[in-house]
Amino acid sequence: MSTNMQQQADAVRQAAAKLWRSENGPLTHDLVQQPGKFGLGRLPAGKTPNATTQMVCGFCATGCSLNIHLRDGQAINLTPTVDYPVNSGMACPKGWESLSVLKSSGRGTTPLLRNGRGKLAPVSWPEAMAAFRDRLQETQARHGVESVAFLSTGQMPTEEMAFLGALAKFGMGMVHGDGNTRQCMASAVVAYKQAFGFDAPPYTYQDFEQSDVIVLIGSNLCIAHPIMWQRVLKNPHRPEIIVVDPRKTETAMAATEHLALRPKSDLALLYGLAHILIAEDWLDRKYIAAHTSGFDDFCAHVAEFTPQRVAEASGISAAQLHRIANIIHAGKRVSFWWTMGVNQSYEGVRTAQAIINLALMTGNIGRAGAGANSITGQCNAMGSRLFSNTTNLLGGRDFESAQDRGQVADILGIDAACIPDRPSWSYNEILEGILRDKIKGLWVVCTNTAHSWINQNTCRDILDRLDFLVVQDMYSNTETAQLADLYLPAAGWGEKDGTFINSERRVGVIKKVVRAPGQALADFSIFRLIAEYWGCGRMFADWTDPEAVFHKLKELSRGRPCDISGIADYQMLDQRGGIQWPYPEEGGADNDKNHTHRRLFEDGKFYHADGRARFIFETPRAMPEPPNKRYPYLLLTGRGAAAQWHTQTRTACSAVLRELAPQQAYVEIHPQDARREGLRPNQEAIVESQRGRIRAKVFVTPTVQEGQVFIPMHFEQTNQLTHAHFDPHSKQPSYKDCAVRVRRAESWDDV
Ligand SMILES: Nc1nc2c(c(=O)[nH]1)N[C@H]1C(S)=C(S)[C@@H](COP(=O)(O)OP(=O)(O)OC[C@H]3O[C@@H](n4cnc5c(=O)[nH]c(N)nc54)[C@H](O)[C@@H]3O)O[C@H]1N2
Ligand SMILES: Nc1nc2c(c(=O)[nH]1)N[C@H]1C(S)=C(S)[C@@H](COP(=O)(O)OP(=O)(O)OC[C@H]3O[C@@H](n4cnc5c(=O)[nH]c(N)nc54)[C@H](O)[C@@H]3O)O[C@H]1N2
Ligand code: SF4
Ligand SMILES: [Mo]
Repeated sequence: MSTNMQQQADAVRQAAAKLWRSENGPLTHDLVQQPGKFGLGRLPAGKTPNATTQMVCGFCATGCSLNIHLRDGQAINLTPTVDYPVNSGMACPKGWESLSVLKSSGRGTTPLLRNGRGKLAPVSWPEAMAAFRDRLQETQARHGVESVAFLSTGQMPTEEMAFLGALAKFGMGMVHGDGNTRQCMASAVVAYKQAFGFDAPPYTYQDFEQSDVIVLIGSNLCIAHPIMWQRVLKNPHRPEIIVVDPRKTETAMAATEHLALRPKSDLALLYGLAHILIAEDWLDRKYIAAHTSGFDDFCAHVAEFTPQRVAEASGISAAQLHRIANIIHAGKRVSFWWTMGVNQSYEGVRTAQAIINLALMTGNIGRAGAGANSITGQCNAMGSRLFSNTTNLLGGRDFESAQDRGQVADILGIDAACIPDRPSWSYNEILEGILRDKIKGLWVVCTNTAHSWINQNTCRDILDRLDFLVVQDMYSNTETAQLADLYLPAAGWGEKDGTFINSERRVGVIKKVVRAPGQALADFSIFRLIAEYWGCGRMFADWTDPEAVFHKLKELSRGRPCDISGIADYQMLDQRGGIQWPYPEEGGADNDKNHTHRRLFEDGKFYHADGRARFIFETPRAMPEPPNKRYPYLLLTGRGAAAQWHTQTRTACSAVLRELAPQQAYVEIHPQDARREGLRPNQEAIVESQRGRIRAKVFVTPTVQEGQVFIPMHFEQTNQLTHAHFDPHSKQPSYKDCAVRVRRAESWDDV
């Protein structure tokens, strides 16, 4: 080793030791409260907390607050926070089990590097960092700087996402980096940007309680957002609850109207509703004239979506369509909510916009209990949309705009030439880039691509082709980590500080209340180490800790729709019960008017230059892979149980959560279809698509329609079947429609 390299290795060893020491020092909290203020719940015998602190949950985007009860600074138990504006004392099973999932034998405790025999073997941080730098710099030298890309997440604190995005693109020269939010929110992002001029979900959760009509489209709130559903149940106005979902989900069962439409006929259905509202003149013409553009063209477009035609397309009768239109018309405060049944579609953007159109034409926006509201999924999907530096340049800006690049360079004190002047490839384009030998190195942070990406047969093959795959995760046993050449062990929620932005745009804090196992480091510290090792440490010299980065994010947001410059510090977030954006420094009294519940567009002003929202529409297209003779069933996928989170790396670690959900893959099938295929409950079945063949237990239930089957996404097998097709505008995968066949498994080897 040359002296120079030796010196650098020593420096990094010291930096790592320092980071590790600081991560393992005493746990202190600025805002530790005395026990007694909040209900403490039942505590383990012999362990009495001597302090309590609060932080938001690290699973879903609801963003519930949890009281963490501490003994000598270490978390020993938790209870939901009573006086937090989101959850008012409630939490779902995942929230309650947040601390348990941190303890698991699957946790990564040391970096792992694939050795000469092809096995992942423990290495020190300096060895890991040297491999990271050497292999990726070598790749860049051989194939160009753009040949290394990253995939990130909606589940790390905003400060970490921003660090990753800035380090990768400004420090390491990458152009391509995308996140798992592409799998999830991309359609909503594009829909909002085009319709409102900025990616801005307009609501506050109070709208769930203030509506007299709640329309849920492709959203299984009971299972996926249980505490939002609790807010619906607290609505005192006896609301009409209309659920649009091909399955009779837990949510649909509780609805006053369930539209069990044909999958992917949403666009026709929503245009059909618009058609009736126009035909009956059930419109808010004043609102349309003052605050929107494109309505006349939209009227011409929906003219042909007659109730008869829509009934044929959707399977929803003209009478029921009319009844729903009438309910929307009669409602004084109608809110429209959508989630993955809409976004995960080959026409997700236009479907989301068809929902927005309904809200605009009836004036149901910018008012209590109204809105065209996309519900986000992961704890920090909203943070990733604004600050991950993937699709958008930091702060919801454009990479292509020289002005935007200049602003970011000024704020961060870097050379504008470091900022790519092109947007990144999307997730699927990055994977296709690997196939085309354009991407040779990949850094996957906080997402489990080899389980969650669509069509795993090609996905795994694609990951195999890389020269170097780095996976940075809490667990070393994830499907993706097992494929890695280098694995970096990360601290998770509860083991580090930072902020999340929830579905109603509320910024909330998370804190370190537990020590990460072994040598695992907060992602933040890993990024600092990498910056040092890569040779761009100077660029990030003042990115010292999450709160320092938070102040940078404030500056990056200043004057933007997502302005958070008025938030003084983490302590203010803690004291206020989180703060929704926008919260500009100049906001003064406006900010604080009803500060716990704020919604956008109350003044009817949207972010387009003309201040108007746009009606956007397109002709519906046919499903690319409809059921056919060989594959007669349509496969729907989605969330299975409130106790299961995605690829189950976390939730499978809790004995309680494991009790609350099936642990083996199962397929829901209609009784008629089961009879036809000779399938009995709990039997093993083979489910096959053109791409793969899996085993699943038979679950006979009339909640799925005839000709359709449902398999939750939590099982690794599910995406062996799915068909990689995408929305052309958002590039979001259409996970919920492909053709399969189902038959009885003849023997155990029959897969
Ligand atoms: N327990 C739990 N909660 C979670 C998660 C989890 O993994 N587990 N994940 C979080 C994340 S990241 C997300 S994105 C959200 C997702 O939350 P949701 O979107 O509510 O969940 P999904 O089950 O994916 O999809 C919702 C519904 O879409 C329906 N659907 C399928 N095809 C169509 C169609 O063509 N039209 C319509 N209208 N509906 C259709 C499905 O039947 C399903 O019931 O949940 C979040 N919350
Ligand atoms: N068939 C089908 N597939 C789907 C969907 C569907 O409905 N159907 N839904 C899609 C949707 S909406 C989503 S959001 C995706 C989710 O897909 P993924 O993002 O792949 O799912 P997760 O299991 O949440 O993966 C997060 C990973 O990050 C790790 N992790 C957690 N916290 C931290 C941390 O602080 N730091 C680091 N470094 N790692 C951490 C976890 O251990 C886990 O391995 O799945 C998509 N896939
Ligand atoms: S609803 Fe979401 S945020 Fe609330 S406790 Fe459950 S997982 Fe956590
Ligand atoms: Mo998601």
